[in-house]
Amino acid sequence: MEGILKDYAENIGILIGWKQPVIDREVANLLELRMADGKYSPFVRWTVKQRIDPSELLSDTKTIICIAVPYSFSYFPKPKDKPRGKLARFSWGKDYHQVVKGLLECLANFINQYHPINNYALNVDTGPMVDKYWAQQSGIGWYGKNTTVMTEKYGSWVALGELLLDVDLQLPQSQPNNGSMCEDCEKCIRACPTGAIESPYVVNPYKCLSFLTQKTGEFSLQYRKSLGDRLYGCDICQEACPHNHQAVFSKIRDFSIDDKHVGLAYPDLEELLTVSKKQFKHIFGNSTCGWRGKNILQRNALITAGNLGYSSQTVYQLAESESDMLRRHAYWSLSQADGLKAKDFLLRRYQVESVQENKEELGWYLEHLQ
Ligand code: B12
Ligand code: SF4
Ligand code: SF4
Repeated sequence: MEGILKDYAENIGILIGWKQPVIDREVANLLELRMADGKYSPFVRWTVKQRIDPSELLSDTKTIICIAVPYSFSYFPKPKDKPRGKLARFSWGKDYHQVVKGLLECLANFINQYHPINNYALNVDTGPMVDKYWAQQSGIGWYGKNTTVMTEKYGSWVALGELLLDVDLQLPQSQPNNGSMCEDCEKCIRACPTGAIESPYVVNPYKCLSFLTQKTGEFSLQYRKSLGDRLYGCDICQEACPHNHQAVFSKIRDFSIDDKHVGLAYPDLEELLTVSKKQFKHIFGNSTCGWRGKNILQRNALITAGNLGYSSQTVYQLAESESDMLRRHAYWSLSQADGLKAKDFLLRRYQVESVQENKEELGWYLEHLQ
């Protein structure tokens, strides 16, 4: 079965590994430590028990098959034709959750031809399992100091998922990749613009641009400038990593993107700021960044526009929007992009702004306009 699984993975262009189910107290301790230190992502709602015990997802789990799915299909630089933002590579092409789940389903069907399966379960990202732990334990990759799992072939440009089976496939013992290839390198730590990698192997989500672009509500004022031209996710600590510089591209066509669809990697800011809910769903509904919805992407686009020094009638209109959140970020955007040119308009807004926090923030910008 080992050779069959490896050939199957090789043919479809993914990495595969496996591991007998275990409950690892060290991982539980680590999760608890992150929670106690206030460095645990509020996106994850599962209990520690649900996260570390595979039988919580599939009782009687006998085998866990792990896959790493490369998503970096090709790379091309941002065109300079118009003001554009940037999506992180995991949101280019089709939503990786759908792709990885589809591949795990196919894998289950494939295994079923050799070993009848009674029950199985899948885990990708939003499920309870600690994906990186299983990938590392199954020998797929090792931990980088930026906390991503690095693979020899595809670098860290891989999405992870697990297939839990209630049959024992009698696979040989997995060889966990305990070593780290980082040695004395700290390039990712130095490259992170917000200091979110507080020490090797520790990312503070509340400082991480990836988290900040995905959370709802206000985008912390402190980190708006660090966002640069990013709209969703952040790749800086992966781009800085030497192991990613020779990474092989994915051959999974779902992640393909070409010059004709450049807006799906580098969205046109004006278009994103004016898009309707329906159009947004049409353009981004199938992509990883689509789930957060139009307003959050527009909030990020306002910050990006401010950082790029881009303003337009649309940004002024958004400063009068019904959404408290969009108004607030549009004020910031205009104060950055137009400075004193926006003063009269912002003063008028100050007179009518009804939300106290927005008003206070706007008052502060007005005092510091340049
Ligand atoms: C919450 C979360 C986030 C949070 C917190 C990130 C984090 N570092 O934990 C935020 C929103 C910031 C985030 C960002 C990103 N994420 Co995320 N995220 C998750 C999620 C849902 C849970 C992660 C988790 O449990 N963290 C808890 C703690 C325990 O993890 P940790 O502190 O990193 O510790 C691990 C290792 O660092 C290591 N470790 C800890 N201490 C030490 C010490 C030593 C000495 C060593 C050797 C190792 C080591 O062991 C731990 C166990 O895995 C997983 C999906 C899942 N279900 O697991 C995806 C996941 C980790 N994310 C993923 C991705 C792609 C990203 C981004 C690259 C997206 C982007 N481009 O914007 C960024 C990367 C940012 C970064 N540098 O981590 C992928 C990672 C793929 C990979 N190759 O590793 C995952 C696995 C999703 C998936 N199924 O593919 N993410
Ligand atoms: S994803 Fe960006 S902000 Fe987050 S740790 Fe990496 S470089 Fe820092
Ligand atoms: S940049 Fe250097 S320290 Fe960071 S993950 Fe890559 S090899 Fe490790």
